[in-house]
Amino acid sequence: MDSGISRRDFIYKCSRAFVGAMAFTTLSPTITMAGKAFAIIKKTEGIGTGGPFRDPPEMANRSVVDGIFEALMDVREATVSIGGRRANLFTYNGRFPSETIRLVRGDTLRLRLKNNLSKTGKKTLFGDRRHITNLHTHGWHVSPSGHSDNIFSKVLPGEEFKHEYDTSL
Ligand SMILES: [Cu+2]
Repeated sequence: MDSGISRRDFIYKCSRAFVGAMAFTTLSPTITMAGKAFAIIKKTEGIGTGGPFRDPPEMANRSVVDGIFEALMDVREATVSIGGRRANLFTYNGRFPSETIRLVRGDTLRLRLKNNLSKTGKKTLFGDRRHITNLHTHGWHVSPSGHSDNIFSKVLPGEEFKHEYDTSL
């Protein structure tokens, strides 16, 4: 496997990803979808103590119709501050962790996932091109196919995927 990453880097990044996942899932009891951003830390210079845990801000609903939540998730690389350190990450809307999407059971969530990553020949640890993305959720009773929680969707740079989740299932 030509992943362009040493075993030591892999273990280091996985441990950082795990710590990040634990910290940020604890942060928000509602939906956060910052998933793949954890594994893409390019440059850090140590771990700061950071400030107190805070809930991420809530994402604005662009819909004016009751029961429908509409939003754009712009996938792009951004420099963010984590514990007082700067890191280049793949983010949603330039934020890490992503904003919280607050729904009521039965709502329809319409999410436009826009891929604004730069094309690259680099591959992920699993052999996929780094610039291909998708969106996947856990803990929901939603359809796993079509434009809902379809793990097989692949969104190329410059493209978008219009998700629609029926949360009444
Ligand atoms: Cu999963």
